[in-house]
Amino acid sequence: PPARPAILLARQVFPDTVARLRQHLDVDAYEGHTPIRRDELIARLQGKAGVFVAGTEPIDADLLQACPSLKAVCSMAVGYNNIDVAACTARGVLVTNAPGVLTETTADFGFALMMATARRITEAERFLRRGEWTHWSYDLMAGQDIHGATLGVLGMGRIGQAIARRGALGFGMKVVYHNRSRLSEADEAALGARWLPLPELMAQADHLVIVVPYSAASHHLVGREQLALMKPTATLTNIARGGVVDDAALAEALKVGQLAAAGLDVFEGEPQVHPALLEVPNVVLTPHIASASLATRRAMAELAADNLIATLTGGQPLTPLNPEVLATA
Ligand code: 8YV
Repeated sequence: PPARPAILLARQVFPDTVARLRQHLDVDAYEGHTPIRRDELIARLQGKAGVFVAGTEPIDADLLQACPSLKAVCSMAVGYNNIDVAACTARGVLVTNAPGVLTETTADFGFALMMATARRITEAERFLRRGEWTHWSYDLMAGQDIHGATLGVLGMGRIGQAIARRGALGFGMKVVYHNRSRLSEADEAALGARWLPLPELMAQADHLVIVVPYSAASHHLVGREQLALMKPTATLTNIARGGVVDDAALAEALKVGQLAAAGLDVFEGEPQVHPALLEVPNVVLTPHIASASLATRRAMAELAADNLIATLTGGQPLTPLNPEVLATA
């Protein structure tokens, strides 16, 4: 029988996903608990037709040049700012991401993080655990209301719309949003969502949730200038990517009370966190877990595996980012 295509599994994933990949492909599995180093990634990609990644391993033009056997890059993340798709297309390398399967789980978490931020849940728990809860007081850990407030959504893609739906239908929130392209009138009407220019979104939102993809165009989209437009009672939640928000500027704005609180699941330079963010009390910090329900992480891994198997064994990938590669193959 012809040799099976070889792939590198560049990160640890569910054992049964690995087993399924092994049924179809010759799998070299990276077993490290920390992200694979670039030199090791390049070395282990020699002779490999495919690579299984998530949202972090940088796949750029230099790497592609150093790994000429590569035909498919399949990611279990929906965000693909770590992959230079244009460079992949130029080399005839197919790229797939994992849209759809994590939308509702990630929206659940975005909403939960926004609520925890507005109602100071982790700050209150730290207070209780420190043994400082001695009596009830009228303003003890008093935060901001969610119901009836204005929800600002920055980035109105699948996840942004799922968050808007939760706010509008579940909590009676007024929804405003900013996105490069506007929703159709019918979609706006269904969500009761109104498009605003970014400065107005910053000024009107009681709770701003950021779900815009990271790119050169969205780098520090929310920086000092935009933060200065927020209400002092407002909250900001980032479940998109570190880098969309200027973390240093955010820490400063939180410190001086330019906004009430922030909820952050993603950070510039993660897993490092800007030290100034660790010093302000009114911030809820989580380690990039918005998509992390067991069922969803499994669905993400399975989708990446399905894409890899299909692409390398003559089938059709399910969620290609550059399907034009297939047409010219
Ligand atoms: C992943 C994500 O967990 O899908 C994305 O874009 O950010 C998360 O769902 C993360 O990218 C894994 O590295």
